[in-house]
Amino acid sequence: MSDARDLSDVLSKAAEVVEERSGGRALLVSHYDADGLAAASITLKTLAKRGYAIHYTVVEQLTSGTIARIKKLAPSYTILVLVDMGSGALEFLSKINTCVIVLDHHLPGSRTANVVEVNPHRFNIDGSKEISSSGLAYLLSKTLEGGKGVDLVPLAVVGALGDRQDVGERFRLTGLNRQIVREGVEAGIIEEKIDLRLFGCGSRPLLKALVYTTDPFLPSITGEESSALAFLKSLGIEPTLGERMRTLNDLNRDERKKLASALVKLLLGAGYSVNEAERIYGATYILLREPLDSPLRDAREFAQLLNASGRMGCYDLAIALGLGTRGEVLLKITEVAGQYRSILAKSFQCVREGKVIREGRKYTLVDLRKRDFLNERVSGALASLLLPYAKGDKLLLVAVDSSEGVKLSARKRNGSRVLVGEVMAKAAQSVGGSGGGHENAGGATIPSDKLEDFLKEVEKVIEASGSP
Ligand SMILES: [Mn+2]
Repeated sequence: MSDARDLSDVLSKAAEVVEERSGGRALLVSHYDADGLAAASITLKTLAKRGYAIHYTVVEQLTSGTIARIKKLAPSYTILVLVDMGSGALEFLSKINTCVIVLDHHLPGSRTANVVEVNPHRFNIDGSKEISSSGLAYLLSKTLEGGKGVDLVPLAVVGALGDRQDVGERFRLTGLNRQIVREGVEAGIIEEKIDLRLFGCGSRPLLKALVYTTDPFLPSITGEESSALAFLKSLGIEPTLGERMRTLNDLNRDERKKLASALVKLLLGAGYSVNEAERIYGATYILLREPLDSPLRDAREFAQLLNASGRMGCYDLAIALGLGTRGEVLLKITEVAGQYRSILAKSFQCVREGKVIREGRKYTLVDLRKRDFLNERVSGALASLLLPYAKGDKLLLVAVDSSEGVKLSARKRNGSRVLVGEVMAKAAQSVGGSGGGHENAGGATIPSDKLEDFLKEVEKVIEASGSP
């Protein structure tokens, strides 16, 4: 418990700084993934409540370019708040001539003075599993409100799910996230239950729910309605009842069981591990204040909508949704999510057709360059989804065109000892690009004509590190 007390100390300090400068000008910076966008929404609310004039901007990574931009902007603000990023750039941030708050849960670099850094890792709390930046933003708001503010629990949960922190038993949230869920349950605004986890299965016909499910990605079903229909028919499950489309709730116990095991079998057949395949069944989080027929009622679906709008570059829509706007905004986001799904489905089609995969000794490369349906923000998501296609414990690389050359996203399987971020950083550097990341995930951007050199470098770096 002493750990939690330390985290609450630093939260109090951050709250003090925000309170003291009430009515000032704030520059808020976040990442464009679901957690970043949810954390930004919470923080926007918190700052607006204290009369701040706020300038919000989304950045992809803290690259030298974005850092220079922030450095230029920051001095004209009373306060600079970074959410879901910043702990890796403390040294730079400490040199900025304004008050800086960081709400981050990534592995931090060395500590500096001058920055109020709220990062659970500093207090032996596992920020990769137990709390996201949305959870931290919620805790900051709660600290400022003297323990109140349970209204923001849904966004905190949405952010944690967006970052796949549902790593507890049966894909429940754990640690501080679990505590936050409990507060929401007690206030009657959220419910946790164990069920088949299809996209929006509470609000949508079963057939649509299957087609819309992207986590896990269901090969030949996600984004492909006619083969999804054939899949249901092959199981003897009727998708309609007279005129009406059936929902998951309409299925009897037998049909549910049949569907669950067929889906697991499908995923295993596509190369997913047992653990990944079983993602299809587990804890779901219901946001009780959203209407019964709303896709936002399922917190995972909410997260996927935020994620899709971020990856498609529609940050304004995502934030409007986070701040509570519905109606037209929700309609537009649903449309954007459809476009995102079809990009994923097209990419998977390319992979299934088999011409885009290349096997190196240490990597499996999925080469999706020159595909005009793709944008560079999608590559990270694709790399996670395509990881099962990596042979053995090879590194999975996805290559897409980007405005600055070729962008590569890398993922590794559990069990591989390669440090992905390090490999990407070293290999990119040697060909005049830049790269980095975490233990399991990383990325790089390199000059367009340097892919071959980069790939050779990747093998060299992995071999030199002594990893098998
Ligand atoms: Mn995050």
